[in-house]
Amino acid sequence: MTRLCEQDICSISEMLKNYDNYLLSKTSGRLRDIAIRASGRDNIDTDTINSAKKTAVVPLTSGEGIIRGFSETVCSILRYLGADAFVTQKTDVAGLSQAVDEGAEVIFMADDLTFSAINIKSGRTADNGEFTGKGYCAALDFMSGGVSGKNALIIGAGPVGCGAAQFLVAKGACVHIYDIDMEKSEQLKRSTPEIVIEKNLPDAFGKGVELVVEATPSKSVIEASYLRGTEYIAAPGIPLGLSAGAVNKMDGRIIHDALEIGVASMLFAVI
Ligand code: 2YH
Repeated sequence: MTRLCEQDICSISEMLKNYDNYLLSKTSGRLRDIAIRASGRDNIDTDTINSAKKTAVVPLTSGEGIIRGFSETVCSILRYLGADAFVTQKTDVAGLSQAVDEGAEVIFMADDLTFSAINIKSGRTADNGEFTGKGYCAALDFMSGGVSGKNALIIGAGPVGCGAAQFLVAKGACVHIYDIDMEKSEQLKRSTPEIVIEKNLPDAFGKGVELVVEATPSKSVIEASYLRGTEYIAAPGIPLGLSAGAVNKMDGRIIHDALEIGVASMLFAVI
C-alpha cells in the first residue's frame, strides 16, 4: 500500500475548487455528487447531508509517523463538503479522547495500513481503500453515462480494486479482474462470483474494454498500445499507473487524485 508523501498532498487544499470544477467538466458530477453515489446512500435525505457534522481528524504517530499536512488536507476536504471539521491538537489515543470530548460525531484517522472514518453515534465505519474504489467507479458512472452493461477491467485486487468490483457489479457492469497475484483475483471471485478473472493484461484489454480501474501501487501498468482511446479510466493508484504515452492518448478521459474522492466518499458513507 502506497504511503502518501507531503508532495502528493501539499496543493490539494488550495486547489479543491478547481478540482471540483475539473470533475464537473469531465464527469458532469461534482465531488459531492460522486461521493454520495459512491456511498451507496443515494437516498440519504438532504437534511442529513446538509447538517454540518462535527468531524475530527486525529493525527497518528504510530509506524512511520505523521505525514506533514495529511490531517490538515483531510480536514480541508471535509470542510469543503460542509462538515464542521477540525484537526485535534493531540495525537493518537489522547487525540481520540480530545475528539470525543469536543463533541465529534465522526472521526477520521490513518496509520500506515488503514485509513478509517468512524461515526461514533451510529457505529458506521468506512475504509479508505474500499471507498476510494467505490468513489472512482461512481465517477466512471457519471463520466460514461452509466456503467450498467459496460465492460469494465479492474487492475489490482487489493482493497481499492475490491471496492471498485462491489460498486460495478452492483450497478450491472460486466467486471473483469486482473492481478499479478492470481490468488488475489481468485479470492475476489469467491466473494463476487459475477467477475471474470483475466490472466494476461494485454489480452484483457483486447476484449473491448470500455471502463478501466487502475488500482495498483505500480507505475506504467497501462501502456498506450493497450488502449483504443475511447475508454474511460479511473486511476486511484499512487503513483499514476499509466505510462506517459497512455496519458497522452487518454488525456481528458482519466480521473486521478491523491485523496479527494476517497475522503469524500468515506464521509458520505458514515454520516
Ligand atoms: O498513507 C497512509 C497509508 N498508506 C494508508 C492509506 C490507506 N489507503 N497513511 C497515512 C498516515 C498518516 C499519518 N499517520 C498521519 O499523519 O496521521
